[in-house]
Amino acid sequence: MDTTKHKMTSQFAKDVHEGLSAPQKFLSSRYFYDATGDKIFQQIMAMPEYYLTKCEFEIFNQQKDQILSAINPGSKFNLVELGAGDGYKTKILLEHFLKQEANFEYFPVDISGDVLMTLKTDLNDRFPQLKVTNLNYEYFEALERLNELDDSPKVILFLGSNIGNFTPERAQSFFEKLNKVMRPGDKLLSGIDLKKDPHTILEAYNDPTGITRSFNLNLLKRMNRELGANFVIEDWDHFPTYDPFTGECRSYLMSCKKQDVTIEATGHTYSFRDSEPVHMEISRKYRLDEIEDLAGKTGFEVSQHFTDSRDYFVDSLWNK
Ligand code: AVI
Repeated sequence: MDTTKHKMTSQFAKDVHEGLSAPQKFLSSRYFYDATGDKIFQQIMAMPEYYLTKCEFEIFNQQKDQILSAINPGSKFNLVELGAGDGYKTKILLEHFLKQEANFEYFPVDISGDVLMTLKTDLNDRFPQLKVTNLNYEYFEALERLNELDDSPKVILFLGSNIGNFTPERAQSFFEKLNKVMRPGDKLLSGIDLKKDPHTILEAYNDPTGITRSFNLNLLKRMNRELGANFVIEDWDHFPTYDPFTGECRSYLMSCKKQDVTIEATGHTYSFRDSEPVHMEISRKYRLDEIEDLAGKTGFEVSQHFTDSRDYFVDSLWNK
């Protein structure tokens, strides 16, 4: 590795340097989501192999009544969604809650201000009676600010199996931190992908059309554009795996040959062996008993599991 001293100005550059300097190289999947990555992820959610979105959609459609009964405190509540995105599935709940005249306000949380503005405009058009307040902060800061604003009980949504992208240690510390900023009586509804036939899981991350492949490769293109890297995209291959013991789907980008890549923003050149993997993402699957264990360890009490008709996915409701 070239050791030329350069100032690594952005967190992105620092994280990339850390990952590509490690003995087992890695990049963080949080950087997948630039404008192109967001679009590719929309395509992933629409793929027939990517069952996760369809399952959560089915759960909300079929069980919206039961979900409302389970979360409704009977007084005004604040519905807070962590990582709201385009609110595609949440709209089913919002529409139903409004029809049932539930007394609530909606607080979407996202670090992208653009995403939040688009969502708010869309929701104002569709549901003019719904009060929407954007919280353009990191998750925990958003919850702390909301605590200062309003005493109403909170129902926090953390959907789409986003928790699966955390290592088990990070998932545990995430729920512990969440528990600390929640008040007694607050509830958490987490969408979590379940362990199942490993072929079904692997196919969701290895579609024949190559959409997931381009999702991973897009991070190399992003580094070329934003960090002045010189990755040759054709020299990289997408390689997903699934371990049925741990429930971890992992994706790697494999170097197709021995090669060097220089990144201006880090001031370093990185060497890759032929067939050397770079770990990109973990998408962990859980069993219901593992979810219950995680809830108990992090200070929650499981109230109810809402599963789809094939038991592929759960929206698990926890009480603080
Ligand atoms: C956002 N997250 C829950 C997705 C997942 O299933 O882990 C990201 C994804 N990666 C590849 N396909 C979808």
